[in-house]
Amino acid sequence: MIRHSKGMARVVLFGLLIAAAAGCQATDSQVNEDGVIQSAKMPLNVLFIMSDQHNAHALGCYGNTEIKTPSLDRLAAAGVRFQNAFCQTGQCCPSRYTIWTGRYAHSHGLRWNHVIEPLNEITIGEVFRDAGYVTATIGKHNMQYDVALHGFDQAVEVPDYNRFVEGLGVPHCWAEGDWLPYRNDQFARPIGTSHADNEHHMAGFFGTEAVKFLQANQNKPFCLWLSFHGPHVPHVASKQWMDLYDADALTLPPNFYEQRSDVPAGLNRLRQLLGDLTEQDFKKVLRCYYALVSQIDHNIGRVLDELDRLGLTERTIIVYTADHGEMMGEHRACRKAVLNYDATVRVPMIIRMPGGRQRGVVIDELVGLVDLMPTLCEMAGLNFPKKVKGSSLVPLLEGRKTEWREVIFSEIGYPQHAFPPGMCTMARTKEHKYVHHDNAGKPMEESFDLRSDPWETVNQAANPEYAEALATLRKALKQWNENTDHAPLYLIEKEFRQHRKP
Ligand SMILES: [Ca+2]
Repeated sequence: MIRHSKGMARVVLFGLLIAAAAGCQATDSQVNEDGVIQSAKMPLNVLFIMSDQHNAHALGCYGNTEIKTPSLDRLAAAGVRFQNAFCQTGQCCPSRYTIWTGRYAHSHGLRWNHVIEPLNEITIGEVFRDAGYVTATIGKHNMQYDVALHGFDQAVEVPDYNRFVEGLGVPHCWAEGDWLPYRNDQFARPIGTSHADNEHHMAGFFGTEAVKFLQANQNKPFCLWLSFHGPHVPHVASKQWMDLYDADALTLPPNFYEQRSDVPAGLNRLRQLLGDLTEQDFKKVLRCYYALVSQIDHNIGRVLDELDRLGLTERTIIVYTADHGEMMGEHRACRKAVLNYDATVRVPMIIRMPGGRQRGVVIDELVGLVDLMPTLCEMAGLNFPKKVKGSSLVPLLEGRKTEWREVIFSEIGYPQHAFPPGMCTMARTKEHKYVHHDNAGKPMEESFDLRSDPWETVNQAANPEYAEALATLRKALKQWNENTDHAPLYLIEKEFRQHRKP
């Protein structure tokens, strides 16, 4: 096994490590010379499960009566479900780096997909690996550097799936899919029924690899990062899950039918890409999306069952979340864009506590993906870096009375990028949302009253009745920007490679 080191940055930053508040293990623990807590007890394991692009409305346990997600519903019934969880940036790579580092995109510097991630950040993989855990990532992670540089000693990645099906001489799960609805989109992918059964589908492959990892590491403390590729496009699910849904019987989200004309450039562009899709087309897309969610849910169930069978569930912290949401027909769009509607910034988040404490609890405080790194560290009794900006969810998870944030933030965009032109930033309370769009050089604001308009269909930015709420959130967004550290503007991978040419 080759272990890489980030060198001096790590040494200096470990000097700044702070002790986490007393975690599950901390009372019987000692701090070693690297500042990492060593526990006398058998450490807790971490099983972190995530998917890509999972709208929080697309789970049974979040109130959807049409989708079938029995495994995640079971996990929620055995754990804590966060009703108001948000990503801090609605794009793959930046959001994943926020989860790993507990820092905002403008702070860790991976602001946009294909930006070269800076290695002076400390990731959760490094913290757990340095505490003696077996660390592994199975699935999609989207980093430019080898995951070993982020603390994950073992990796099974998308190319491993490609080799798996090539070796067997069977079709890639995306090779079929009988429909190309996004005709105007240069990233168009066919969707529909896959010819691959679950065993030969990417979701099934990653599920199987996770099961094998648990079997091989059942007697060691482990931190397993299981990251499904879907329900990101291509929405190509195996027939067994496509057969669960009849497109005509599905209900589109209520804001599919919104009548706004003052929409930002990002939403206009998305609608243009989708062309002239009809209501029936949107239902067909929804069927494929739901089917893929259900297939992933099935494979999550296989992993949870194996954890049970091995007797590991009660000493494992289990998390389920997603890097961001999906429009899923909301605002008459699919996929995502440089926008901050709840469709793409609200995410599912479920945490099952070791020992099965707090079963079936629902928490409505505003929480974020930025909080997960410090939460997992505290629960495992490990230190986390001082520059982490998220807050440990442990007080909420344990039902303790605590001061908690009243505003949560999200940002998306890459300054000076050809598209999107500029940034889209959000400040949100439980009652109001404020969004600022650079909007192709024509700045625009959106403001929603989430109490009367939870589906965000009426922009109240010009309504004097909401002037005070708008001013408060404008100020909060400005303060957040001023009070958090900003990384340099790192290059995007393509430019980086050009830059390196002789
Ligand atoms: Ca993503």
